[in-house]
Amino acid sequence: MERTLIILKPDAVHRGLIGRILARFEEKGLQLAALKMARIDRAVAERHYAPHKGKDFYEPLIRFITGGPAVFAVLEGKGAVAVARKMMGPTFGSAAEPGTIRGDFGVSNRFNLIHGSDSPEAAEAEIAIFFRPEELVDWQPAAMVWLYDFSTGDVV
Ligand code: FUP
Repeated sequence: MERTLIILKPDAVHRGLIGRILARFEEKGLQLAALKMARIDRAVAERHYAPHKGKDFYEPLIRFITGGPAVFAVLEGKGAVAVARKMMGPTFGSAAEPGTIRGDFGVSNRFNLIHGSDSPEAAEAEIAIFFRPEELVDWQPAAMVWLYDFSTGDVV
């Protein structure tokens, strides 16, 4: 199954939204493979946001993501990267549709609550930044056989 990295950013943690946001992914049927809380230090933040280095929002973004504790989760499921991105909504709460995480919980054009990997390749690289391989738990929810149809030999 595909994996994606989710970060609940310091605004989500300080606003008491950890449980509500994680609940959405659980309810959807994406399963947790890893979960932890930590404060991102500057070096890790710079590595994670390297593609944005030099942009005008880079420094405020680094300040934001290092400004409080964050929660890191690896989610697993068929098409997990795209499913999680759709649930998050577009980058800014001001434009995100109601029903999405960013659309329901935020209005800011910077404090946007959550990060989600944007491709399976990015997910693999990002998971390696925040988790050691042994921190990923290999398990199957008891309800797995009712989350997908496995009867044809495919995962449908
Ligand atoms: P997303 O893929 O939706 O998480 O967003 P991006 O990778 O484009 O941007 C990463 C982060 O940079 C966003 F979560 C918030 C921040 N950002 C700004 O603060 N200002 C901008 O104009 C664009 C992004």
